[in-house]
This record gives sequence, structure tokens and C-alpha cells, in this order.
Amino acid sequence: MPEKKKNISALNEKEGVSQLETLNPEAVKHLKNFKKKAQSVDELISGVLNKNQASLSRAITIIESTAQRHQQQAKEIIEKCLPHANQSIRIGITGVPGVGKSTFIESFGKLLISEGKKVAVLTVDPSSSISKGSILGDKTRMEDLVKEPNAFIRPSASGDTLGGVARKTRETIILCEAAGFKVILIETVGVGQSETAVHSMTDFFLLLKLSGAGDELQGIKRGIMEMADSIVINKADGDNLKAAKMAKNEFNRALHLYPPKESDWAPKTLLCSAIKNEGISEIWEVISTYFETVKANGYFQHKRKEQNKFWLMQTIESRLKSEFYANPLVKKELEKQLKALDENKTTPFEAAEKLLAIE
Ligand SMILES: Nc1nc2c(ncn2[C@@H]2O[C@H](COP(=O)(O)OP(=O)(O)O)[C@@H](O)[C@H]2O)c(=O)[nH]1
Ligand SMILES: [Mg+2]
Repeated sequence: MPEKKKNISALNEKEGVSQLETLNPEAVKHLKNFKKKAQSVDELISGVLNKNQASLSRAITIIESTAQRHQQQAKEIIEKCLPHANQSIRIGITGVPGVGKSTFIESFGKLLISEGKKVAVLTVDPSSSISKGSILGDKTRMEDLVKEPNAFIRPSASGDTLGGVARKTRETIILCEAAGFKVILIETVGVGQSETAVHSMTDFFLLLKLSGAGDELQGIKRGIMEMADSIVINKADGDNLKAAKMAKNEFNRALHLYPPKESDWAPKTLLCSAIKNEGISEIWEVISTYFETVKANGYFQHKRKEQNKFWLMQTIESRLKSEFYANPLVKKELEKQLKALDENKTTPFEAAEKLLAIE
């Protein structure tokens, strides 16, 4: 901060006030120590559990950090928060860039908050760390939601692999739940495998679509349709309304062609205008019915257990893989084997055997 500015800042005034003789010097000392103390892991954990958003942010930063000194702290934070997690509903929201995910989350989030819920919004966007500019949209477009004390918005963790980003998001979910957030919304964009990752950490998967020129199903990945618990045609407003209604029918017909889901839930197609705040409460009703259904039939608990197993396997696989490739002997041999392969002196399988045999 430039010197000049500092002198006229309100902070400086405060500092002056704290120098008053009438102030208890012990209290001043305590205040000076406060910043340091607030950084301790125990303080941080109790801050999170006491629903302090500054502590929550700081704790997430530690989880996301790749610095060696943060690893142990991160483990401790997660361990202590875990018993307080799990008491939420987790909703994944996907759709192509520009479909209106952020606008939808803003409207939807505000509705939930008006019902007294605490809402955390996370994003999984593996591209943001690579291209620097996030493809989730030119701006966050959650200007209103950001101001709500009962909302917590956190953009995607950085990381160079989807696996890394996804893992950090999962851990962030735990911290948000421990901090009392009852609804977790996770925005992701339809690139790579990010929908699969988000699907594997949420209870309900919402696919946002736009009405097109009548050929709605073209270009849609089959797997995404299968994952969806609900398809919402957004921007059902103005001149778009008629096309949106047609799209809704087409998606409905398509959904009926899929075999019944393990959850016994029949996915619903709905219309909404995120920007005009229309159709949002109907979507919430459908989602609420979903949760009533799957909590009653046991699928909710079953799915979370399956997800935990999946993440255990994922973690082992990614750890083994990164440790394997980090081994200098492997690095050297890999180069050799790649060259041999190039010169037709070995086969991929023989080369792999040699590499895997390295201790
Ligand atoms: N007409 C209309 N425009 C919308 C609606 N929802 C979002 N938009 C606009 O679509 C653009 C992309 O929205 P955004 O929420 O950033 O999409 P995202 O990339 O999926 O997060 C913005 O210009 C929004 O104002 C809607 O319901 N109706
Ligand atoms: Mg967005």
C-alpha cells in the first residue's frame, strides 16, 4: 500500500485510537497476537465449526495448497471436520458455457436462502487453471448471491489435472458442510470428464439445456443424459418460449427411452428463465421430491457410500500413478523404452512389463 494512502486510511485512525493510555495494554497485546493465533490449525477448525466464513476460506486455501507444510494441516482439518459433514444435499449443475448456469445458481440460491437455508456454491472447472481464463463464463454473475451472509461462493481450485481439482472440491464440500452449509451447489462445464467427476460427488444432477433449432438431441453426449436427474430448458422466455416448450417435449420423450434408474427416480424435464426468476421454485419442488424419494428408499445413503468407495479407489490410483512417474529410475527407463518402441525393438507390453518391474 502506498505510504500516502496509508496515512489517510481509516485503519490508521483506528491504530491511533488503540494507542490511548486508557486501553488495557494486555488487551492490545492480545489483539496484536490475534492475527498470528487465528492462523493456528485448532483456531481454524473451531472457526469453521463455528460457521465463520473467513476461517472456512482460509481452511479451503490450506486444502488447496500444494505446499508441503500445508499437507499435514490439511489432513488434520479434514479429519476434524469430517464428523460434522454429510448433513447436506449436494446438487451438481452442468451445461455448456453460456447456457445460464451461474445465472440459474444465483436465482436458485436466493430462493433457498429466502427459505432460511445456507448455500455454498463451488465450481469444478479444470480448464481455468490451464487457460487462466475460466470458460465457466466471463464473470461469475452472482452479484446478488455474493452479498448474502448465508451464501458462500468459491471458484474452482487450481490444479493441472481434473483428478486433483475434483479431489480438492470433494474436500471443500466436507469443510462447507462442517461450517453448516445445508445445500451445496456445484457448477461444472461440459468439457472433458468434469461432469462425471461432479456426478460422483453429488446426490442430484441437473442438466441445463437451451432450445435449439428443433434438433435438440444432437450433439448431446449420451452419458450426460443418463446421469441427469432432471433436465431444465433455460432461457424459456420471450421469443424463445415456444421453442423451449418443444424442446421440453423432445427431451421428455428421449428420457423415456432410457431404462429405469437405480434410484427409482424418473428424471423430469422442466422449463425456466433464470434471468426472470421463472420456474425456479418448480425446480426446487422437483428436487425436494427427489430427496424425499431417495431418502425413503435408501438410495441416498447407498449412493453416498458407493461414492466414498469410488473416491477411495480414485485416490489410490492417482497416488500410485504419480509416485510411479515421479520415480527417477522410471523416468530414465521410460525414455529408453519409448525410444526402443519407436525403433520397433520392443512391444508396448514388453516395455510396460520392464517399467512396472522397477522397484
Ligand atoms: N434470455 C435469457 N438469458 C439468460 C438466462 N439465463 C442466463 N442468461 C444469459 O446468458 C448468458 C450466460 O449466462 P451465464 O449464467 O454466465 O452462463 P454459464 O456460462 O452457463 O454460467 C448471460 O448473458 C446471461 O445474462 C435466461 O433465463 N434468459
Ligand atoms: Mg458460469
